[in-house]
Amino acid sequence: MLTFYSEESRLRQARTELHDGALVTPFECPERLDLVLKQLRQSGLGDICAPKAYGLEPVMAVHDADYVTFLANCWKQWVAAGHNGEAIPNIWPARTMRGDRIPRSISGQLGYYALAAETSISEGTFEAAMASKDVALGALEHTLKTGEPSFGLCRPPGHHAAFDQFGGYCFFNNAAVAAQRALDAGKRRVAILDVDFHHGNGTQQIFYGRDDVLFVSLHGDPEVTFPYYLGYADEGGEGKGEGFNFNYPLLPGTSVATWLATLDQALAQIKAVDCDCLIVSLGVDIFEGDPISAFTFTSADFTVLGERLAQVGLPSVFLMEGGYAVDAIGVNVVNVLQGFEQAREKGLELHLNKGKG
Ligand code: OKP
Ligand code: ZN
Repeated sequence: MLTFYSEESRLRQARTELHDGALVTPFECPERLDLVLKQLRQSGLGDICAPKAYGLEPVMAVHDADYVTFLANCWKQWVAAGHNGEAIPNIWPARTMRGDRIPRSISGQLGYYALAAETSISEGTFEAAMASKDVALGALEHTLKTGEPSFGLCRPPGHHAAFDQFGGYCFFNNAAVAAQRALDAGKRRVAILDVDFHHGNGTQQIFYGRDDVLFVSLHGDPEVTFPYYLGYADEGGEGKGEGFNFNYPLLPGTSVATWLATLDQALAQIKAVDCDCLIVSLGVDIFEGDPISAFTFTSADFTVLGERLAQVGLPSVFLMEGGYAVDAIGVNVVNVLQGFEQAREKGLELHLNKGKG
C-alpha cells in the first residue's frame, strides 16, 4: 500500500494548546509523524511518496472562500496587531449575540471562525494545512487511478474543520476535500467512515444536506466528550441528506467487543448504500493509552479493525486523523493498514478460486 506524506506538514509547530486551564505543548505535534513514519518504514507496507500541490480549488469546493482567506492571513494579521503569543480565540458570536457580523479586528475574526479554543494559529499553520490536504488528495488520486488502497499521513488532522470553522486541531477537512474531489472526478457516491475517538463534526456538517456522501461515525458520546455539541444518534441528515448520516456515540470505557459489534452495524449501513469508494478517517486515539481519549483498543485490536474494513470491498483511502504522542501510534496505524491488506488479499484469492472452480 502506498503512503502519501509531506515534509511541509511539519511547518505547523505551535507551542500552545489551551488544555485543562493551562497552556501546554500541543498534543497534535510533528513528532506524531516520526512515530508513524518509523513504523511504516519497518513494516515494509510499501513506498512513501510526496504528493503534488493541488492548490486551493479543491479546498474551496468544501470550505468558505472568506474562511480560507482568514486562515491564509491570520498569523500575519495577529503579529501586525502587536500580539505576543499565538493566535487563540477568546470570544465567540455566542447564542445571545449576533452571528451575522464578521468584525474587522483579527481577534473578532478568530472567534467568528473558531469552534473551540484549544487550537492556536501559529506561523506555518496555513502552510501545513495546505500540505495536509495535498497528502489526502495524493492518496485519493492514487486510489482512483489504480483501485488500490492508499494511506494519507495527514497532519494536521481535518475532521473537526467545518465549512467555515477551525478547531479540534483541524483547519481544512482533508476527508471532505478528498470526498468532494472523488465526486468531481466522476464518482457517484462516497462513503466516509470516521473511527477517530472524537466525532467528526466538520465532516458531518459539510455533507449533512447531501446524498452523495454517506457519513458514518463511531465516537465518544458527545454528552461527555469533545466536541459536545454534535455527534448525537438522532442526527440523521436533512433534506436530500436524510438517511445519509449515521452516528454511533459510545460511552468512555466502551469495550472493544462492543465497539467492534457497533462497527459491524456501521459497515452494514455502508454496504446498504451504493457507494463507489470509501474514505476512512483513521484516528488511532481509540487506543487504550491515548492521553486525551477514553476507548480501550490494544495494538492487536487495530489489526482486527483493518480486517473488518476490507470486508466492505470498496476502493479505500485511509486518512490520518487523531492519535497522540505515545510510541504505539505507529504500530497502531500500521496494524490497521496491514490487517486491511492481508484480509483484502485473502478476499481476492477466494474470489479468484471461486472463478476457477
Ligand atoms: C482532535 B482529533 C481533552 C479535550 C479535547 C480537543 C480534542 C481534539 C481532538 N481534554 N480537546 O479528533 O483527534
Ligand atoms: Zn480524535
